[in-house]
Amino acid sequence: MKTQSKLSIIGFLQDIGASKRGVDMGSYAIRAEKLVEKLKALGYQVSDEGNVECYSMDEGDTLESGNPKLRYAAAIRRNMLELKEQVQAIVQQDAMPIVLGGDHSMAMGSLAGLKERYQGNLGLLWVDAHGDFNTPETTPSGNVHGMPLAAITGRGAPELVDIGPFPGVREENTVLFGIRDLDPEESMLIRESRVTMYTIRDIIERGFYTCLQEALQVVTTGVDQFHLSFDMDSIDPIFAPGTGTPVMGGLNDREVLYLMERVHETGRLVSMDLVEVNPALDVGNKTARLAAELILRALGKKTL
Ligand code: B3U
Ligand code: MN
Ligand code: MN
Repeated sequence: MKTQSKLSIIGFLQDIGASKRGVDMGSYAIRAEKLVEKLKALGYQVSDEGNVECYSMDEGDTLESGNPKLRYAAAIRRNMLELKEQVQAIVQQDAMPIVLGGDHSMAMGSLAGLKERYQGNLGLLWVDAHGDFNTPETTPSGNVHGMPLAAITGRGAPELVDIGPFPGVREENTVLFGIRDLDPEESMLIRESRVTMYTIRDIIERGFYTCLQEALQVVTTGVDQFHLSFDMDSIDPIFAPGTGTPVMGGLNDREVLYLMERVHETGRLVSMDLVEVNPALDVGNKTARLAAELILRALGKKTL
């Protein structure tokens, strides 16, 4: 499958998965970097589909689930089902969805929307500081943005797992990359799974290039295409300060830009999330600017 010529941009205005204001505005800050115009200049047919209106923290405590280990679950589920429908419609038209977050729980909506089209034939590259593999039993925060990859691989709260359900993604073609902050039981769950993980420690010991080569191999072997779920907190806070749960010791700007160029060169990318840009925490839109540039590189922007 060649990279599509049609792109559809969606803003996902959700903050309740992170329980922190600001991340709901991430898509505006990325669009402000002239993303649509620049994608058109690369030769794509681009349609900005606007935003998925989400239940957000503005609506206050009425949205709380009452379960401190699964905060805002019902509202998040409704937001996801909205996103799922939009993504489904986009892929039916042979376009590539690019969903701008928004907190990372939105990946559940994206992947649910891809399921029908790419059933059982989809890899998943998840770039993050965190594993996002918590369940209500293992979470320290109750925040659902720490749980989406667990739900996507069939683990955890039924109300999240049911959003898919997600057999569209193959666990053996799923990669976590850039990881440096896992909760103890979350770490055990990942290691018991068939997900392949490249931690920052692996990247230091075995080299960024080698780990990336392997990661791209894993997400493309035996499947025709893959989805990229890119969390800006994978990047070191020096380069991406505008994010809600920054973790020191991350990937640098050169590495992630190169990663995106290599993603494009696979020719197998069919869908993308760019999440956890929080303009309220950013410095001069630096994080959003990098996010926009990352998307452009993943879509083939050349600098040489
Ligand atoms: N693992 C922690 C922290 C966290 C996960 N994802 C983000 N933060 N962005 C948790 O709350 O699950
Ligand atoms: Mn994440
Ligand atoms: Mn993260």
